[in-house]
Amino acid sequence: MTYLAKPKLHHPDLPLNKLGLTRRDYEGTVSTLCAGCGHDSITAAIIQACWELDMPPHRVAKLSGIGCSSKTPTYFLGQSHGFNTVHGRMPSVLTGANVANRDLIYLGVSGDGDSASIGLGQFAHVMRRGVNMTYIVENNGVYGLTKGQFSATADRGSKSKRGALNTDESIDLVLLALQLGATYVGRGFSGDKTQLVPLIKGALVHPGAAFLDVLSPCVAFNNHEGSTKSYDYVREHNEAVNALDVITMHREITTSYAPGTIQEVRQHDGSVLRLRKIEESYDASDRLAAMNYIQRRYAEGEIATGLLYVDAEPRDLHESLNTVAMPLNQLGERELCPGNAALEKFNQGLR
Ligand SMILES: Cc1ncc(C[n+]2csc(CCOP(=O)(O)OP(=O)(O)O)c2C)c(N)n1
Ligand code: SF4
Ligand SMILES: [Mg+2]
Repeated sequence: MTYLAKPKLHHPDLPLNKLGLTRRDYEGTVSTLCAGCGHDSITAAIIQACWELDMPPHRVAKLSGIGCSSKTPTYFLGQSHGFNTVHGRMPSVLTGANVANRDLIYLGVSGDGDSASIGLGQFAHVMRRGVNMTYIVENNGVYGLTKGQFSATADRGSKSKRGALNTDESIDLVLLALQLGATYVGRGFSGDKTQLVPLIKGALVHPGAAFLDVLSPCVAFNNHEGSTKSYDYVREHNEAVNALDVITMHREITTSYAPGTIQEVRQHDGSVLRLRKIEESYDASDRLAAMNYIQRRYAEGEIATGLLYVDAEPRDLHESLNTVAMPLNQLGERELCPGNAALEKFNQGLR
């Protein structure tokens, strides 16, 4: 881990967002990842998305597990809350933090090893509980940090750098997230920032469990011929179903489109997700159709990307648990000790 601070000086004409912050105010320390690693491009996309959303950095809690991908929260949002958990355990720590304080914006960053191997159980439960968060897997098909072993997302038949064949079936976290009830599910590519930034913005404003699988090539161990997670392979097989514009209360997009080519999703916080259809027949509000479509494309050797599913009326864990709106650390004596009459009423309810 590096603690190298970036030089504070920046060009005086850098554009400011509504909070008066430049894009640089959303950066972290200097990255120590390999030059060309896809993860660094995802870091840049997160910085851009948070800056464009005018997100106050102190309102964000970033959490991760272990891996090159899980190191990246050090490289963005240096002014935010951060927690680096044990390998594969980010989802339960994020759930606990969210239950205790629903006022923060939760951003979980993980790897395919962290989420699809050791952390698969944790991944499943955080999705089925509908925790309000953005969960990003930086998917390179290998354990980058421990020198390139196949992960559980490596495709069957793909080859390691040394020529070994992967004989195991792969896990598609997008399909799993859909099956488990995530309410915003997308897939992006670290090499396509134009698609990725709006996908991250949409996830951050979505009031439920948002999952993004971002294909993110590992240049050190999985960028060769025979890999299905290399820059060349993903570029050649990437089939975007739509392009997304995120319209928040602060920033209106005024472009107009031909009727029938747009699918609009209004969320209850007032934000609007505007989907420009690239694949005419694709309906991002149909969970079952999305699962079917993704699997069919996969069988044809294609990787479906874009906003693959969104539920305009998501259920969040707090709604299911009927929790108090106030963060637990702000509850005073009056709320915590409501008196004998309230205790008696509560006890009666248990008899
Ligand atoms: C409990 C535990 N088991 C194993 C490890 C060793 N380990 C560290 S990172 C890692 C895999 C990381 O892969 P991934 O999540 O895909 O991240 P990447 O480095 O590819 O971004 C493993 C197995 C560990 N740190 N802790
Ligand atoms: S080993 Fe792979 S995943 Fe890790 S920093 Fe290098 S290129 Fe990125
Ligand atoms: Mg990995």
